[in-house]
Amino acid sequence: MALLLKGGKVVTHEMTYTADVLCEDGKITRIAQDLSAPEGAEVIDVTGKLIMPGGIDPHTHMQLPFMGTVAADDFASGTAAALAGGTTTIIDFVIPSPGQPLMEAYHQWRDWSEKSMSNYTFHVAITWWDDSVHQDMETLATEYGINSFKHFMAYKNAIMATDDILVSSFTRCMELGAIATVHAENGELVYHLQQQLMEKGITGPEAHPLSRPPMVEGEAAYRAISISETIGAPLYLVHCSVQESIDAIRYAQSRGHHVYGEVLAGHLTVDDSVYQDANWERAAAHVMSPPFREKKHQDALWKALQAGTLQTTATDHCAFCNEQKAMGKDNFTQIPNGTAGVEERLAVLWEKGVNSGKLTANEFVAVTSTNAAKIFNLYPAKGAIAEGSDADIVVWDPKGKKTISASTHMSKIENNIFEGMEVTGVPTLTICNGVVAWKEGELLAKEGDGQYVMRPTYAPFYESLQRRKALAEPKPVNRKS
Ligand code: DUC
Ligand code: ZN
Ligand code: ZN
Ligand code: ZN
Repeated sequence: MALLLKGGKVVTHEMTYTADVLCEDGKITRIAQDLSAPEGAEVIDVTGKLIMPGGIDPHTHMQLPFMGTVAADDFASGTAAALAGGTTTIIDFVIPSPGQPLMEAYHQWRDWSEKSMSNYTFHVAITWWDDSVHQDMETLATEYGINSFKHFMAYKNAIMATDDILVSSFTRCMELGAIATVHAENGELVYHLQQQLMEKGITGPEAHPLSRPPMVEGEAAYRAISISETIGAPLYLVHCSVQESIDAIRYAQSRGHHVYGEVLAGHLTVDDSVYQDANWERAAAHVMSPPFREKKHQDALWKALQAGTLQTTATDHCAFCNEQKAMGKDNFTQIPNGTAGVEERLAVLWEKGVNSGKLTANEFVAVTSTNAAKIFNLYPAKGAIAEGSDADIVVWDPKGKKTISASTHMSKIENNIFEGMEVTGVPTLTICNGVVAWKEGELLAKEGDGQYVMRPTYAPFYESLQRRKALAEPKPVNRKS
């Protein structure tokens, strides 16, 4: 199976140049000018288009059982949406219920995800702790290619990881050479503020951001960073949405701590005025955590992405339809938290990032694909256009136009947080594992075409961190008497 892309411009995280790209048996095998097609190869003319690494969305939740319901996009519709938007790999989450054996939850998610059309892999959440969790983390890391473990600092009385769990699990991550990740929000404060707002009779979606003010996130970010730094374990903060988180990350980076930050396409472009919508359904459609923020935080997020303080962009794609959102009609704390976006992320970032001059095309590739590949040890198999890399490619038309709308998106839900946004710069062709998976509006991939991606731990990086830690080890005072 061979595919030759002719006449395009290759854009990687570090350079842009004109070349043809040959894909054979799922890999990129040749990149050069004026390549001739091997016998039987499909040749596609991509003159005027950009050839970029397929997007990696490091944060999605397909068919997540959550808040009394299950996210509406399953691994088929969710990954179809990913492909339609130029994303070829998602990193989803295995989230065991407290007390559920990790391996049982892992196999459950593997079963659900078999129908994926794009490539996929998992972070595993640590929602409780005992010796079996300590053991299963090793099994997952060594046998199943899981090199990242997630901790929800919010969602009290459900999946919240308290400080004792963070300490135990971050320590274990460091032993295994896996990266700890956190959803940073102070779950006790959220719970307290939710009760207060309900008692005051503020029960609609407008209460949602009030129950999760910036300090709730900033405190948790600073705490997670402090715990991880004390242990010496690297940390990745998902969906950073406020100045306070950025400040905590930048300060830690300046001390030499390995801290990474992710920002969502939604938090970069949608502000908190959505919760004032007179239409309950439209306001509820935007209930996700952390909530959308005041514009000043958006500016800070863009600058942090430009500066490299934040390295990745994601969506937290967790889609709920109107009927599901209505579960919280009389009580905002019962509105299932989540918004979509896996299909729109690249186009939104191109429009608001590249077209506005905030990001170069190379930086766009870095923040939509390469950086996530590096942090989660997928690079250079993924996140690269290079000979030997996987043929996961998006062919991009920088002049193509589109208006984002729920009426045309692939997701199963009736709303779209980017509704009405006009974008210039769209995918025209998504190639996954060397095969054309989506082309100009037509989905060609089938359920099960996506591959599970192993992400082994990255030993050289952790060996040097262990050395750093050993050199700083305290020693007892040698007393003679
Ligand atoms: N936030 C959401 O909005 N949905 C899923 C989980 C999360 O942390
Ligand atoms: Zn241990
Ligand atoms: Zn989260
Ligand atoms: Zn999430």
